[in-house]
Amino acid sequence: MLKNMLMNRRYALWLGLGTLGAIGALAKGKAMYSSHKTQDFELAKNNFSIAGKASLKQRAAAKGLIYGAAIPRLYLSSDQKLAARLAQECGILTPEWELKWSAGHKPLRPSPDTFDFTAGDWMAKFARTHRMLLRGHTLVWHESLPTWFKETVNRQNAEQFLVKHIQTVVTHYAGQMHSWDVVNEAIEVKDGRSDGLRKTPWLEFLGTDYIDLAFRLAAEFDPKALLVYNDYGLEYDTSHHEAKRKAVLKLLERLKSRGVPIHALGMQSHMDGNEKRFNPKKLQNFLANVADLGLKIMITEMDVTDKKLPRNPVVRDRMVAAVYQNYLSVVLNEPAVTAVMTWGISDRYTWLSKFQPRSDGAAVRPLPLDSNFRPKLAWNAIARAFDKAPRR
Ligand code: 9MR
Repeated sequence: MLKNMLMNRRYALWLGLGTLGAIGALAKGKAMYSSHKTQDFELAKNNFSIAGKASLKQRAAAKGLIYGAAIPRLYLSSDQKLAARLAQECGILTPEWELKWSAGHKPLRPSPDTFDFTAGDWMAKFARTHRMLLRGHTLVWHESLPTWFKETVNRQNAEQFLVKHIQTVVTHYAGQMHSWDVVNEAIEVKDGRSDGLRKTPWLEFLGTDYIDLAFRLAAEFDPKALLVYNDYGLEYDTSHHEAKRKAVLKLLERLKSRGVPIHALGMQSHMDGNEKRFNPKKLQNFLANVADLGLKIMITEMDVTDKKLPRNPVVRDRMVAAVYQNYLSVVLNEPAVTAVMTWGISDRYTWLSKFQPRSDGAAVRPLPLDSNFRPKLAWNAIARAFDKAPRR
């Protein structure tokens, strides 16, 4: 009982909530956050205060960094408020669907012989109009493949398909792309191979060299774009993430040793607000090892799932903000980290609503802006991380 009371008092202090109303609301939510212990308080000792009115884009730029977000055309073209806020906050734009082989309503690869750049070009124009950089996501991935892929692509013609796809798409956007996620999510240690490579159609048809080939082709058709290997599951101190970090590092070493034109690692950084196994030292070591290979590092898809966090949005927002702060303060300390992208910008539009919904039915709150495009504490946490980051 006494422990519980102390816990509540600490929670109220930690949250920095002055009003009785807010504390009352917290007390009601008690049962839901009783599993969050001392680490949570340690996570968020500060008040997330920020100085000045600068946007995230400006704060990042002041340190030689880039901030941006991913969004699909569907939302960007239909929501003017979203478009305005995105242009205000972001220095770089990632089309969330439009440059995959097939995602959304206007797929890039409607048939084996055709390319439809309508949606991708719309995104490129939006970026140009608002003086934003543009990212290409993604050329080689085992997901979001068109339905015709399975019955059409095989061992005999796979190389031809890969070459034609990369040549056509990369050439189309050459000169406009800041960076390309050339290969996405090629490591899956659970697939049981000694090299950690994921068992994908590309691996099955072309062997391990498909990765080398993809990077060489991308470099040939756009020598100026930064070429990125992008993956998730690299952030936490769990045996699975540890194994994945090891396998990714091995892959990067192998590519570099063969002279493959790869320039950066993309760390997706889909974080979990409920995960306590975060070890700054191990993460720093990993980042340093990647940097030692002569590679840059980009945080490409950050968000924080609040699926298992308390329902109370005041509590929840603070816990989510603490994860942004904790993670970004560690990664931005590594000089090789050049950019931070969030996967979405407003809670109104996030893949997590569908993929990681809350069991209590409350709307998820994983991003810097709320569903009405107002900055949340997560925004402050990102702004503070940029303000405190060493200059590049
Ligand atoms: O957020 C994206 C979602 O809307 C799409 O349905 C899905 C399949 O194309 O891809 C999601 O984005 C993923 C990204 O492309 C790669 N890393 C994981 C992202 C979240 O699943």
